[in-house]
Amino acid sequence: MRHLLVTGGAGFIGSNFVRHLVEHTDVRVTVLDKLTYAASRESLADLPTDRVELVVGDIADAAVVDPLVGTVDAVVHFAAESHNDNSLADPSPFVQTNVVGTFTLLEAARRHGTRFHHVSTDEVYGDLELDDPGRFTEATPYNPSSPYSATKAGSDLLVRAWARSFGLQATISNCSNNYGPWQHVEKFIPRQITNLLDGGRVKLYGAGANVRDWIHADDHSSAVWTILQRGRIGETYLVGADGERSNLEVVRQVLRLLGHDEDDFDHVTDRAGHDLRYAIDSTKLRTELGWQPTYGTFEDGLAKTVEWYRDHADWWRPHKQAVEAAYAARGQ
Ligand code: NAD
Ligand code: TDX
Repeated sequence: MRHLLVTGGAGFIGSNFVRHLVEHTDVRVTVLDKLTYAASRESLADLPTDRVELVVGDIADAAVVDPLVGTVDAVVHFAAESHNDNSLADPSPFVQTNVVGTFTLLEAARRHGTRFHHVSTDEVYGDLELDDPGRFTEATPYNPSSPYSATKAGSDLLVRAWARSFGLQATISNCSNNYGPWQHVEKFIPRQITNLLDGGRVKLYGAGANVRDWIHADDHSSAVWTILQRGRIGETYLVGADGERSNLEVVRQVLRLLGHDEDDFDHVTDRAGHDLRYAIDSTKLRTELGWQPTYGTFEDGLAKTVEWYRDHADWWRPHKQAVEAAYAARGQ
């Protein structure tokens, strides 16, 4: 593979993946990104222009998508509306981008016979009970809870159908919660870090018993590249790094890292339909393809992430006020 089309490559994880390609491969990258509120050109700014080109456009626009898909060896599809809370406020862009956008890309890949990797989430499986010892596997039935996860589930099923009905050379990965640099301040971990850096308070939904399975974005990127190279066509791989933590544990750690009392936070209105627990069994990816996470512990990664946000206030501060105003209007 010499030339990849990376959709959503100006977002949090997509830009991490593009950086991973620049640092670890000789692949040339065309990024297709609409530059929504969630994107940032800065995340790609220091990458070599002879390796990475940005095309600003919509994945749901066939006139833009078709010629681009025709010129590359593979499509790696990250672009999405990605925030659950936004999907509760207005599901419409989620259906348009996540479902219609994915359909548009699949049709182009079908026409050109292009290899396709679809990046998805563990949220398509719904949630686990807090006391359930089990974890999600590739065989877990789909049971999404939110408009976001329902549209991601719909996109996964379209990919599966195009693989089976049209022989599309496709793979899918479903990953757990990512953290790391360049994550938008609307998301849980950056929101709490930047609240404290701005002199505000940490905001925990409900009691904070909900569990997420954290993985650093660097490990997600290496997993996607592994699947692209060695994954079996038609297969789904779950990506996770055994990083289960309750939200309460995470906020206490963020508070400690920033020198605050670990009980100095606010309980705010819970998310409607809030999934209880996500947990990934990534045995298939590890045993079949030999992938493993290498980033290190969540605790070390969180400390480095706090430092990154401390050093990049110029990047996140312009977005902070509007995000917090929207949360405040919902009592969160
Ligand atoms: P993000 O919101 O940070 O970035 C999404 C990117 O897609 C942005 O750059 C945005 O401009 C672009 N985009 C949105 N709509 C577009 C459109 N119509 N056309 C072109 N570009 C468009 O999201 P993220 O957190 O980096 O997530 C990337 C992918 O990974 C998503 O598919 C998401 O479902 C999946 N995922 C995310 C996580 C997580 O924890 N963040 C976990 C598992 C899977
Ligand atoms: O202020 C907050 N307080 C809080 O307690 C926010 C923003 C969130 N939360 C809770 C809700 C979740 O239980 O923290 C947890 C994580 O919240 P998000 O960062 O919104 O992530 P989540 O809803 O778990 O979804 C994320 O992981 C899976 C990504 O946003 C998705 O794109 C991905 O598919």
